[in-house]
Amino acid sequence: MSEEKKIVKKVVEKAEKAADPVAATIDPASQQMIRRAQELNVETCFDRAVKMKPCNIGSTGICCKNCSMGPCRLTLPKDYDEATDHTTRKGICGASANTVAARNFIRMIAGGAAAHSDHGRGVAEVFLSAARKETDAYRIKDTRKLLEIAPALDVPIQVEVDGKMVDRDIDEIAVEVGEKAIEEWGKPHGEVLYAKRAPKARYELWKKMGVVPRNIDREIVEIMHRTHIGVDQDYKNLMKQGTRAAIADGWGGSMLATDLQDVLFGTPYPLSSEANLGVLREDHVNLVIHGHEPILSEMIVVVAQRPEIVEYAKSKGAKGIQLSGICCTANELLQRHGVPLCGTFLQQELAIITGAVDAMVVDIQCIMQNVANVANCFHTKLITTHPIARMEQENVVHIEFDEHHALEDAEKIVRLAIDNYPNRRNEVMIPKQKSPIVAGFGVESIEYHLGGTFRGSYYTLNDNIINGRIRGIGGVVGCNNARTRHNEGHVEIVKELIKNDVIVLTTGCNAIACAMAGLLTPESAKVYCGPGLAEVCETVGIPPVLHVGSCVDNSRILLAAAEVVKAGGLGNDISDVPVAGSAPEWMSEKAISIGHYFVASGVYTVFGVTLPVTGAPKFQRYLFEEFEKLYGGMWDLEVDPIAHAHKMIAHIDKKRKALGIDKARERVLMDMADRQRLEA
Ligand code: BF8
Repeated sequence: MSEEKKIVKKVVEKAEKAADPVAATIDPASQQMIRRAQELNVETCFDRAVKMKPCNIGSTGICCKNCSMGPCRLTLPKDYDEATDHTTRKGICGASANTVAARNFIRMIAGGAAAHSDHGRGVAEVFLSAARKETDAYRIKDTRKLLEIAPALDVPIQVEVDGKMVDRDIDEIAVEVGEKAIEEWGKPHGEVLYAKRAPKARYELWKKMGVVPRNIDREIVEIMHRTHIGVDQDYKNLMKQGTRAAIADGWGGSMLATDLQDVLFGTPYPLSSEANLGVLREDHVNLVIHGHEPILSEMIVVVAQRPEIVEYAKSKGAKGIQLSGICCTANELLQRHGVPLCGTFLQQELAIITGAVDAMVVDIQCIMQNVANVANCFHTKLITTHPIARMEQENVVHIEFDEHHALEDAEKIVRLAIDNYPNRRNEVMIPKQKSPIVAGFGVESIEYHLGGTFRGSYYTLNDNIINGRIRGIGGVVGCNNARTRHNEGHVEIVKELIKNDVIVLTTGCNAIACAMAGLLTPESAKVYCGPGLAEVCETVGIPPVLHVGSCVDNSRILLAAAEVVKAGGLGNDISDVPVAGSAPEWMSEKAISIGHYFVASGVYTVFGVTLPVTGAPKFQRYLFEEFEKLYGGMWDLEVDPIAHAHKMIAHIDKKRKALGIDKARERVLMDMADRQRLEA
């Protein structure tokens, strides 16, 4: 065969490569839809992941493209020697592999922190307009939470009148909270106020290290400056800024987003629902909500329930309207309204392939551009709604959403979905899989379920950690990644943790994966948990995996950890608590920002799949080892799910030992025979 023919053959083979559904995902519903897509000749991200391999240099963090002399690829030599690393590998400007990897890493933090925080800013703007009563669609719903967060933003909730403290007008407080919150993004003096919600010891450590954020935007901008060619060329100093920006995300932009959403739309409390593609209904108008901000989708929930809208759907031949969600908008609506989860990040194309989605409405973040191409193969209307997130494909409808005419926009969208119901052209094929779930947990509901009878605190949770029934806490979060088998890491790691008595707090796509695997029900405790955790869950009636929301709601995990410290008995700082973090299938910059604010808050945090630091071993060692000495928390990477879980458990045990509570657990978990032997 001639050389040319060989090349052509290779190209053809490559083009014909398609994903093996079973290798691509553990979820039978997704396997069925990948097969269906291949039958219909519709390409999905699973096929593209097979066709396109990742660049080995970029994925290990050592490609610098911050100026036009490059990209400089600082490949790791086979005979790598850490001692001479900076002299043997250099970019054209002389940047070392450590500098390049650190720059790339903190630019990822900047991207993630910007995404979360800009989401938070959007919420703060709507919040202020609701507080000022400039919109009819939004109202302050949860005044209890408003009064709780006001002092943290330096807004007094009482004033002195004639020598007596009296309550301030609630509307006045709301306006001031909105104004103060918005200032957090760009105030010229002071520091991010919520940093003081961390345990005192943590805040003082941040002060000492010089990483308390000044304002949210400034820390992100400074990363872009420092990583410009010829500015900061010390990986430790670069990471100091990365740390400050990550704290500005977790304890700033994300936490404000969560709090203000709770005040506007209600703090979540446990409720039941369902998860997976099987929530779509053939005889209903299916409207799928996808993205991250609940601002618009909250209005869609209101409109879709109006009797005249339901009647309109019936007039088109449907039995009703089925709302469901993908990604974190889904988590937001689930938490507050019980709207079912249609799927994770990697299932967005698959939902459309059912042929049953009459409209998919998207806002911001984690929306694959290919959903427009998939929608084009079906009758599905794809609607973008945000001025900063549009798509170039012509079949995409843009209905720009504005809080001043929110209900009108929402109605337009719901009617568009209804009008499209009669246009279904492909045979509808909805997988039957869906799992029952209990979701809607948060700092407040954990306190309610696991608090003391007489003391409204985390007393009972702490007590059960101290006595060893609960070994520790795992915060398992983050994305799906088409480079690894969909949901396998998520589910295996969480199962291994609860089997070993580690209670799990989950958010984002991990929460959806756990939901699909049936881990979000109180009944799952009996099936999957170790004896200690099972006993606690069965007594209190909670699932062993607590869904605490979307990715911005990782701030709830930080605050829950702070509450554990406050309740006493488990040290003075988050780094003392038997807790570990994990993102088994991460892929987004937001995940890196989350990972780093977990680490900066004192949490040992393990990522799966890959981490863009492995090409710079010295920098990697700084994050994986030296960071623990500085912040009490550090990064790790473990691809194997069981080993991943056991690294977390080993860290939890290390913390138990340091607290002197390691023996208690052994006593609690002794079975009857052991006890009798002891008594004899
Ligand atoms: O913010 S977990 S894939 S959906 S980035 Fe995206 Fe990752 Fe899912 Fe929510 Ni978070």
